[in-house]
Amino acid sequence: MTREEAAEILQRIALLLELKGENPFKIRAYKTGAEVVEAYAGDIMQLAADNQLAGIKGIGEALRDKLHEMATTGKLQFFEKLKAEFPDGLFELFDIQGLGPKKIAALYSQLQVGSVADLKRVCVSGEAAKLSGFGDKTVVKILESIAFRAEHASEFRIDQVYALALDLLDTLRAHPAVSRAEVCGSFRRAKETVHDLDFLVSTRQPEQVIADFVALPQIEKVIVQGGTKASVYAPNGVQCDLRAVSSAEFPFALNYFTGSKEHNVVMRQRALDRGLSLNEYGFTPTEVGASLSPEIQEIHDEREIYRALGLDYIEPELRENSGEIEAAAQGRLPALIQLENLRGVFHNHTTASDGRGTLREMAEAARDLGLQYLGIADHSKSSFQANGLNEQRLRAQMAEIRVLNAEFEGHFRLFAGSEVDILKDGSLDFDDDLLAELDYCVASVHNVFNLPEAEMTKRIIRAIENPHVTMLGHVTGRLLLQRPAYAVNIPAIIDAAAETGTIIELNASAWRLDMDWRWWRLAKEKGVKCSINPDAHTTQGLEAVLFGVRAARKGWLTRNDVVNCLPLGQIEGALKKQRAD
Ligand code: DGT
Ligand code: CA
Ligand code: CA
Ligand code: ZN
Repeated sequence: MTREEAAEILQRIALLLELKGENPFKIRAYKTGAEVVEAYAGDIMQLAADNQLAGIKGIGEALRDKLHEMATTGKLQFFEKLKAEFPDGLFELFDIQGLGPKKIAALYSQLQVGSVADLKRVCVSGEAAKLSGFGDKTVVKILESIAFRAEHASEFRIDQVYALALDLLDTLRAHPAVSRAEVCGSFRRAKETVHDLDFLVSTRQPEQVIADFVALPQIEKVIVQGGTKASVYAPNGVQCDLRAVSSAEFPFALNYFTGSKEHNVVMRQRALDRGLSLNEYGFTPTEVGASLSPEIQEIHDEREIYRALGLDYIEPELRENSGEIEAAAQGRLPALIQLENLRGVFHNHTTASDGRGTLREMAEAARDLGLQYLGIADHSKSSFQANGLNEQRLRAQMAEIRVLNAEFEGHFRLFAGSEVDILKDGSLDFDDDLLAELDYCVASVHNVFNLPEAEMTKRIIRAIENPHVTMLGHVTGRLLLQRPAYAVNIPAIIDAAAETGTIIELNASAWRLDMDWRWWRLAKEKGVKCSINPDAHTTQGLEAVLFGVRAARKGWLTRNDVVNCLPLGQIEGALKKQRAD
């Protein structure tokens, strides 16, 4: 069992005990235990397995035994029994925006609400609004959250499918009868969420490959299985489609199943204009009796399909029929940024606020990724729920960073920053004197999401206009599949960023990918620079840059548009406000 899983179980125990109205000290002990397990610097699960937890602050004797049981057996009897006292659907309730343990306890004990379906029923019937602590506003918010979840019920964030996609792809490629394999569809186009995964293989033994695929241990359930295709479910509910084609068909099928549908339609029309019909199997002449020219007969990869239609190769991320075909025809497609172009990353958290890695651990992890610098940006004091730093703690962290930088001199550098809260009126959580002491500053909205659009826009623009604000964090506050963006006028924000020389963040967390890829071409046109920020709360969280680069590519960005592609020698200059011209 991983530490994350163990911590999750302790959190859930705390929640269930709260529902049972248990002693608050006991509940607190589980919550603290969960936090310690998540944040502990050493291999806490190994220590638990070896009975070596004595003396760790925040983990009493009862918790020590439970952690030992989890580490050695992968289960916890106490939790299994406790869980069995409640309905299965209860935990879904914790994903609903606006519902905390107290409200869930009231709903459960007074109205027997044990699932999202129950919750919807009591909200609609008016029973929920009568509970103490609830009002019409709360009920409306709950119903909105339920509707938003239902609307996105068949979608997955990229972090929910990424490992599965690569794992299945590797497995397919390793099959002796498979010569080529790819993931197509929205996954290959780097959409921020996907409905399913579309695998494609070329093989001479389609039936065998399909049969072996549906029998894989990674597959939970077979939906349909045919001679050249199959659809299955993975254990996390993701549908995976597999199609098998010949190697001659492979480039055409790859192109077709990558999509988008809209891109395909234009491609097919372009082919028709040249007397060719294009589908997932190949080109055929539209005129009866006509023959294909030799270069069209010999197509081995997608690049040659585009060439046959008079186009430069169009990267999958750009295939949304949003101008990529025209640009390819005119030879003006951008050279998209690549992961290897990144030289450092900003906006990362440490144990000082709500992160789980220390300054040193985060720095070492960044160095291991081959980066030259790491920007720290812990939360500011108003984000008390995230243990935000006050002035004194921030200054102490700056001093700590100076000491580490002296040690790293010559090969790595930490930048001292802050993710400073944008307060309701657009003022910042720290005064200008303190902000001026920092190397850089990310300004973000973390509360009061329900302002009218004009007011929210004004609030954010006021923050951008502060000369110490280097970059704007997660511009819309969206949490993919969970919380919609707040109302904000993005073109106005982009204009203000251009005007003041403020960088806009592309928050690379798979939950956010905010600012959305659809806005980056406008930003770039206005001269606004992007920073791909992992918003890492753990050392592993730094790897989110992978998702950020996918989104940046989808937004047509090149290495020149992204500030953290600059080497250490040039990045400091770029952190000074520069008006775009
Ligand atoms: P999603 O919804 O995240 O699964 O998005 P996609 O784009 O992966 O959509 P999917 O899985 O339904 O289909 C994969 C690709 O197959 C799609 O991007 C384009 C191609 N395709 C599917 N149906 C059609 C169609 O009716 N016409 C055309 N032109 N292409 C299609
Ligand atoms: Ca798909
Ligand atoms: Ca599909
Ligand atoms: Zn934030």
